[in-house]
Amino acid sequence: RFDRQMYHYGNFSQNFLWGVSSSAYQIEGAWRQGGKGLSIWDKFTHTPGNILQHDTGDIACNSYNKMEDDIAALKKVKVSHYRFSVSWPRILPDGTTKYINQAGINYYKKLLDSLIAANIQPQVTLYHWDLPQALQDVGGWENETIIERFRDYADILFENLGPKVQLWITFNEPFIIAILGHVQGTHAPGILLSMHDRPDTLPYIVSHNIIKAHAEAWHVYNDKYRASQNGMVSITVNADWAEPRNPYKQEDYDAARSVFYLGWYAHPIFNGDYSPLMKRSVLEQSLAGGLTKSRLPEFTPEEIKRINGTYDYFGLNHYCTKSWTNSCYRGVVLLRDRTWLESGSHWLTMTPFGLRRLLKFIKHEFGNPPIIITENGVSENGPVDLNDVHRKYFYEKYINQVLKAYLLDDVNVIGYTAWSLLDNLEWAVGYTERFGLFYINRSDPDLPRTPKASVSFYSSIISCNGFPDPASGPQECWNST
Ligand code: GBH
Repeated sequence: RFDRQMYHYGNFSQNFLWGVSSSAYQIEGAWRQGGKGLSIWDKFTHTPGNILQHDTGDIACNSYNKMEDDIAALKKVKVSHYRFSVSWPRILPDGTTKYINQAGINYYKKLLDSLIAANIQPQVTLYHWDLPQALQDVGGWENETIIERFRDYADILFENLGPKVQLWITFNEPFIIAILGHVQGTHAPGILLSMHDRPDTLPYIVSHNIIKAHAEAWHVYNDKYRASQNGMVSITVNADWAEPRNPYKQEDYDAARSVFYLGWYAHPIFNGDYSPLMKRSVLEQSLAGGLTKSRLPEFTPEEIKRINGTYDYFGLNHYCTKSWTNSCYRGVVLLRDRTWLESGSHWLTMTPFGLRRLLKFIKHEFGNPPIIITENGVSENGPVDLNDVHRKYFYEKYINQVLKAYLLDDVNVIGYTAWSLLDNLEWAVGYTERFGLFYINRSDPDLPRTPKASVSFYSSIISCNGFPDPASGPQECWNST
């Protein structure tokens, strides 16, 4: 067998899932339309000082009222799958089943029907950060009654939408919820831990409840719906790849391996319980901070059993690599290598090599699960340039690393989802950073979706199910048979 390490071409598995992704608060708008309740993001964006340029999701891309335009855009990309999220307060305005908003259910049913009519399969996220404000008012993710609330919400979605959905994601990026929402305060609900008289166990409690809520939703599906609906349910975690600054230095190597935020959620779900590494390092930090016990809560043996195995695939959001070192002056820190290309977001450098390493790591760490990349993409900011060469470069190189992981490392990657369909509300930085395959001119009240050059580029990778054959010219696909 010849060495394909160097080469660019090859094909993904048959039935490989090709998608693009979005989320409700970032695109829907219609924040007070159709009986929707308020979410923590409505409140957060309306609080001065939280979002760059005072942007909000009040209108966003107006996807709630522009469904046909979104479907047309998806058709242009020729994806097999569209990932979107359901707005919890659109279904349950106060978060509970006391009142079910039929208009909300109808909206998502119509979206599902339109997608299926266009031969695009849905991939539905239950929670992409827009908690009903009414639930935040009683403690949000800190209050463990939220586990039942989430289970009931999931039950309603499975019952009403499940016949049209084969792929579900319970939570998007629990790490971001815990840290940006409940420690740094840069995301809703905006808790800046150091400024609150809240216990510094908060992110651990929030995460503990999210993990349990995920498991309960998976069990509802497994017990009540799997037999008739036959879909897959899992969670999506975000992970950078942690590269040792100097791989020949044991301290740097250890520093990179000490990064546990992927395992924080994946270890209990895929392997059972928090990892020994995580238990040890949170305990050490807690004792060093003058506490007598670890900040990390414990699962009971029954809970460990109930959570372990609550997945049907591994959902991964990945953007970039960070380089880690352990200096005796500053301890474990992360750095950015100055040679890595930058993007429209300060935290995102173009580091395709890390994705292959991360996929290989997941394969070995979590028992070789089927992996769906549920987000991967790049931004620009500043002046509009529809010839987005940086995005074509990004997708080409990152997807090629996925191909290498599949062909050369035997990683079981079954899907790839680009972030994002449209330029949308990029959370705390508003509309300044644009991740879309489609540009939206926000000063045009129609909010037209204009394809960037990367649309046809990504689309050609999709139709080849891999890369064009360089020997035959750009139009011809590589064909391994
Ligand atoms: C994903 O988050 C989200 O799922 C998606 O909604 C989002 O639009 C997309 O990626 C792009 O960001 O300025 O240093 O505080 C990825 C996690 C959360 C990473 C916000 C960057 C800001 C870092 N992102 N974070 S910082």
